[in-house]
Amino acid sequence: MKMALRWFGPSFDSVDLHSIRQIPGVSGVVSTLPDLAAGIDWPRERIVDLKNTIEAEGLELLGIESVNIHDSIKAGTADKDMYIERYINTLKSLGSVGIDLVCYNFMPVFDWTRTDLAKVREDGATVLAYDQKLLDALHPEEMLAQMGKKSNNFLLPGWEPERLGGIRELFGIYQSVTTGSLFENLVYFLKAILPTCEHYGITMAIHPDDPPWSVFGLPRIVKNGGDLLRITQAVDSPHNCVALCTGSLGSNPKNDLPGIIRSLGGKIAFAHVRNLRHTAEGIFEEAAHYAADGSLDMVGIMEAFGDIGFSGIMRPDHGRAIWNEVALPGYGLYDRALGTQYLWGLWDALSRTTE
Ligand code: CS2
Ligand code: MN
Repeated sequence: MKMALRWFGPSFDSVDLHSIRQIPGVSGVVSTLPDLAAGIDWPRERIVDLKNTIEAEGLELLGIESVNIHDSIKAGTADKDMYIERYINTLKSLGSVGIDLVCYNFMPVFDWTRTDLAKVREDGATVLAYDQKLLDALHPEEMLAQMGKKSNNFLLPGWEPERLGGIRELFGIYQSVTTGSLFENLVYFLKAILPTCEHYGITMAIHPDDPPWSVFGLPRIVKNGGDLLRITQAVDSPHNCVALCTGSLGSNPKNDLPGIIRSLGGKIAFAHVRNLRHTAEGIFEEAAHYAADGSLDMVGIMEAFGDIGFSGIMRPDHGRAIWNEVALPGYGLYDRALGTQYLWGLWDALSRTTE
């Protein structure tokens, strides 16, 4: 298992690579080119630059999170093949520089959704939080405006302003998209790209929906273990894999995380491990990785990863904002560094007891 931190590149991240290098047990980062909107063919020189910058600090580029998918592909509109071709070109460029892991999601319109990016907890730390009742009272535009105000002026991953500027049109293209057709569009996309992935040795890792239920009436198809299994089985390829995000799946207490990890086994190529606190149905706030701070069975989760012989890339996920750090919400240095040490602690102790 290799431990990574998510890093958004020199112009978009408050955290520098030098600091990441000093976290014990973190050998690399997963990164992206955040200024390139979904649907753009990534210039190879930009990828090479990113890789060189990371390697110059003694770290590895362990994967790309994410190459986002254009809404035309998700909605299956007439121009989808053009965007798939661009995606394939990007994969070729990534593969040609030795990148072997690409994370993506298949959520219509939005990437992750929260109603608060800086909820103050008892100890003064702030966290991302979600309240279904608050969301139900908002129009998508209002939610966007609220998120923008609490973004600390950072570009929020997956929330490209140009794309979301046309939010009404975006909702429009999904009008006739059902969960059934969204799933078919995913299968169509995977069938088109997997031969290239196989050629270059790139594993695709689909990230679960966050939160794992429908928001604003949009269809969702990556909500639980059954959905993930069905996706991996729909297109049979060792390169069609999963990014197991405990925080996203775990927002729904019905998702039995250790059970899901065991059922997916070797299909998990990438793991996001974090904790959260359930407050009531449809209401949660993120928490420290430390088990007792939240509701998720962090020990059981790490035990399950041990049991499946997980040898992929793991990263802590959203952290709390602590110690006066100003960073992209969820992506400061301090709490994620603490998270890695907790995860390594569990991992080392558990592997000793099962030896
Ligand atoms: C999520 C997403 O894991 C996370 O941090 O909040 O931003 C995730 O990176 C994407 O959905 C994966 O494509
Ligand atoms: Mn995640």
